[in-house]
Amino acid sequence: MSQQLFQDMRQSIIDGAPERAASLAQAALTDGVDPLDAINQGFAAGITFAGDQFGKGEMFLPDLLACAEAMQSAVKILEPEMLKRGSQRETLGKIVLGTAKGDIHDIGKNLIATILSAHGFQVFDLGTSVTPERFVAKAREVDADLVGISALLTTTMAGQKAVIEALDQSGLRPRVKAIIGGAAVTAKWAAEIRADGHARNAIDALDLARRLVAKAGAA
Ligand code: B12
Repeated sequence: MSQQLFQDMRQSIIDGAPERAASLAQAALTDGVDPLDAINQGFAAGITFAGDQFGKGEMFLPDLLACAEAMQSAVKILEPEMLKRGSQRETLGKIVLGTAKGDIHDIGKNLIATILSAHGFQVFDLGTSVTPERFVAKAREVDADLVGISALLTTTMAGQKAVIEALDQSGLRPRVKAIIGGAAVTAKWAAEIRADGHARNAIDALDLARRLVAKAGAA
């Protein structure tokens, strides 16, 4: 039953069908499917496939845009349930989040923001194409524990390094931890730019953020 639902979700994204994606998201909630399973096993599988097709030149940008729109309409339906499931009063820490300069991808970053805020983090989302100066200024202003930098393009991954260097220069690091993510981010890249951690999905990002604030609290 769920397998068919996940398959239909994947297909709704590939077809770039926002209304179908939204109604499948609604069906998942009615059936009691975990919204993160719906994303990871259903919708995200569709957007990953679409991205691969695009990369191979077998899909064009307007179609990829339609896929992204379908993905966003599904996430919008699932978001309130994600927030509800995690809802917690205690504040674990503050995180400043954004996509690196020159990069407008925000679906993954928005998911991270939703999951972290559902589980007790105060999230300051700076949006897309954020300069290192803005990351640093916001981290200082809100006295952040963490800064999270998303980058989906190989060209904008250099922006993650620039933010970490700016945090170093500002004197905010090592107290403020820098975490990174995005489809092409690897452990090797994270080590090379001396990030405090990286994560491949929202659940791993939550684990990582929790570990880093707990470690800082214990120090
Ligand atoms: C959707 C999409 C778009 C949409 C974006 C819509 C939006 N509002 O975000 C649109 C159509 C606008 C788009 C535009 C472009 N795109 Co695009 N896009 C994608 C696609 C298919 C999916 C990305 C996505 O949303 N994935 C789903 C989410 C849930 O996953 P995620 O982003 O990876 O996030 C997860 C993890 O990475 C991690 N994570 C992410 N951020 C963070 C941050 C932190 C702190 C942590 C801890 C974890 C973390 O957790 C997230 C949740 O699970 C990817 C292909 C791919 N496989 O990634 C291409 C892709 C990234 N795009 C690509 C390209 C080339 C472009 C364009 C340059 C195309 C063009 N010619 O104009 C433009 C870029 C414009 C710009 N300046 O940014 C290439 C990049 C190639 C490269 N190596 O650099 C890709 C890989 C496609 C491809 N195979 O060629 N794109």
